[in-house]
Amino acid sequence: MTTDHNSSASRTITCTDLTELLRQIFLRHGTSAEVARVLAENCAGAERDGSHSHGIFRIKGYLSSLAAGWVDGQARPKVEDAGAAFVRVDAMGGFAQPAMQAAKGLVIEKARSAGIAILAIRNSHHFAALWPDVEPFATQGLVALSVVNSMTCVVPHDAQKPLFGTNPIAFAAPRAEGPPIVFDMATSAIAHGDVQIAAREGRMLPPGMGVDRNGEPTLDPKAILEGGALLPFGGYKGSALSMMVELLSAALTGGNFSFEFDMSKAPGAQTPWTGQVIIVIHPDKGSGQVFAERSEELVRQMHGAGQQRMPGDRRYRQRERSLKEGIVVSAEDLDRLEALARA
Ligand code: NDP
Ligand code: PYC
Repeated sequence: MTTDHNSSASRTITCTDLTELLRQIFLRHGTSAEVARVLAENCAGAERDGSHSHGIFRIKGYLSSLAAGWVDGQARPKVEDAGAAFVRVDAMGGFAQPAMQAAKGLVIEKARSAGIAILAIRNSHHFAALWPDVEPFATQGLVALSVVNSMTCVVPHDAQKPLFGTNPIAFAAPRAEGPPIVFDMATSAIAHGDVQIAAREGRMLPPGMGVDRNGEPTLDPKAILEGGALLPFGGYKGSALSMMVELLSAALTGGNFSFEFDMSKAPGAQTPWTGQVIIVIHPDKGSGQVFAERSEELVRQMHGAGQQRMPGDRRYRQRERSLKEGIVVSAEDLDRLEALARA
């Protein structure tokens, strides 16, 4: 383990070492070797890219769900070839990312031959950022769109009680002269993880994020977490997108809607037990191998119009820094992770 103490409050760790540390933690807390490998890479990648709400912050929740028996860390996903352009996976109550890995080769093969392929995952737990599920397709020249639902905590537009999850949408497309264009966003005004982090740090939220237990607007993250709820982003428009995510992730896959499972039955459970869809498109079928040139032109025009920061740019910048200088983690967090790896 090569960690340097760069101040009394923080330490630096390489991405490789953080991945290995997380892999050891998952292994020691009951996952199979494959699940440990996939989750460790995912979680370390999020920390490396500065996706803090879905990096090492999530380890406690992963382990607590595993300990509760709510998620099966040993699950072996069942992949079904459901048609020329359709792959189904039953994650068997395990995590979504290993289920996706098990089906990925088949999905790419189908997308390349049919021009499009749908991967429908059900009976799965997704507790991570969504961009890692789409970006790798774009680095292989494909376009990918993914949605996943989560757990009831968002009030639909004009409604009185929470129903939807925070339901993110992620999209990735290749471009000719740069890393893929990627966006990944919750359809709630703020991700649940960021509300938890604000509560932990004692920060108030901007207006418009959520309501308290009486349905009154609040800036207090604790009031949202303790009986309150989040709002969709953009009023009825974000609410409609969240509804779409529920339909694709649950109705299409055979997974749960965000409101169809009850985590309180398994004390300690934190991971949402839902479904996920990934749509992969082979863009050469549409535009005869010029897609990446066209997307580059769009980026050029956006820059020319004055938008300098593309979605994904912050992560790519942080990734470059982390790979060069190491990932900076609080000493307290890293000490805790090391203790968990020994536990
Ligand atoms: P953000 O609002 O931080 O960012 C959303 C997207 O907008 C990102 O692609 C981001 O790029 C881009 N962006 C942000 N600011 C700008 C800007 N000024 N100009 C241009 N683009 C910008 O994300 P959310 O808070 O909505 O989501 C956070 C994470 O939570 C996501 O990774 C999501 O997948 C995850 N999540 C997971 C859930 C699950 O069930 N597994 C549920 C809900 C959320 P960049 O990345 O470069 O900052
Ligand atoms: O941050 O909203 C969130 C979230 C839900 C499930 C995983 N992350």
